[in-house]
Amino acid sequence: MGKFLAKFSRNEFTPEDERDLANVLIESDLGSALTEKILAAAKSQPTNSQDGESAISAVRAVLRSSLMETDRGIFHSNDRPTVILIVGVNGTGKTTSVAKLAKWLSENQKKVLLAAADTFRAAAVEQLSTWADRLEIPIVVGETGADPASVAFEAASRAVNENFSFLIIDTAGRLHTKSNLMDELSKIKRVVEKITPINETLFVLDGTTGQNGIVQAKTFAQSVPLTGLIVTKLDGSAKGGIALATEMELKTPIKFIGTGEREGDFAAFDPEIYVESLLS
Ligand SMILES: Nc1nc2c(ncn2[C@@H]2O[C@H](COP(=O)(O)OP(=O)(O)O)[C@@H](O)[C@H]2O)c(=O)[nH]1
Ligand SMILES: [Mg+2]
Repeated sequence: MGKFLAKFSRNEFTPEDERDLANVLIESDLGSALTEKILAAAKSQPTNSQDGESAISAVRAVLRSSLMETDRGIFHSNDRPTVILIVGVNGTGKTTSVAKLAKWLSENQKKVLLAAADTFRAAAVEQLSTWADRLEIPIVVGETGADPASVAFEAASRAVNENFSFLIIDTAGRLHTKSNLMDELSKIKRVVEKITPINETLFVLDGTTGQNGIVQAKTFAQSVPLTGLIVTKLDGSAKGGIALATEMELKTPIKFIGTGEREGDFAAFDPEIYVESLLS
């Protein structure tokens, strides 16, 4: 995007460049409304600026003001565990993000407990158990086919009784039984909250998924109120604009990003770094 904007400011912008810039913006999944706003901001700037900065500055301002002014931290209380429910479609990176978040939280000497409440597939429970072993983080698992809500309930009881700081609950994401999945998530929430509140419900958004990600997030938001987004797979792809588009549409802040398959490929969301990566 930056390349075109610089050309624009130097008044070297041809109609083809404008078309190419519009395509770059659409392909980055920022959505049509924001794309138009960005083009308008670039065009409103005086041309002939030597370094090409004026259009870039104008677009930077549009992108920054499109991100929410909000606390992007994780809720924390000293007298009871913070319960974090992780939701999203299959394959978006939920289980991996549970492990990454657990490691991230435990680095501040916090006691973290995991719950493998995707009991639909044995492989899902094994996947999280393997992470738990490797990271040396305790985990509550149920048998394959066990009621996910019962696993979550057991984990919540343990988290309270043993004074854990955080409980992170992994869930299933199969969408072909959408209404069942939504009922299952509502039930997990209802059952856990007999013991202690769920403080954060983080929706895992695959950063390469395109505009469909917004539809997915809205579907989940109808059954469990979302408090934040984890945007995964931001490594290697130029499509990260879906993160901003989803935040704007759902008014739910991006809290973390995933940039690879390993536990360290994870960071708290930084608006400035994100905007610069869109501009580059
Ligand atoms: N490149 C990349 N791959 C990721 C990232 N997060 C998860 N994955 C991979 O995406 C696949 C699905 O992840 P998984 O956690 O099992 O998704 P789930 O079905 O939502 O639980 C796995 O191969 C992960 O290694 C990420 O940030 N970057
Ligand atoms: Mg999973």
